[in-house]
Amino acid sequence: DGRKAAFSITGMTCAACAARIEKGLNKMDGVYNATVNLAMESASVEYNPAGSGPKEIVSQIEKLGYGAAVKK
Ligand code: 9UX
Repeated sequence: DGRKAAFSITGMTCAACAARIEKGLNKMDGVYNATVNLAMESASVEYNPAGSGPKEIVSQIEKLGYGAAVKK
């Protein structure tokens, strides 16, 4: 069963940054659909908690070289 979480992202400076992050999130286990919004400095991710959760998603964004936090 899918869940959805929003993340704030820092450090994106061009559209290719957003595309890189989308690609990196969409290949994760359990991630169905990730969309990154450059202007809003945010990401919306649909995931299966059996595969990945907000913690793993934040780690993946950081691994790609950006700052990330779960949006409250
Ligand atoms: Mo654009 Mo982002 O040339 O790391 S891809 S700045």
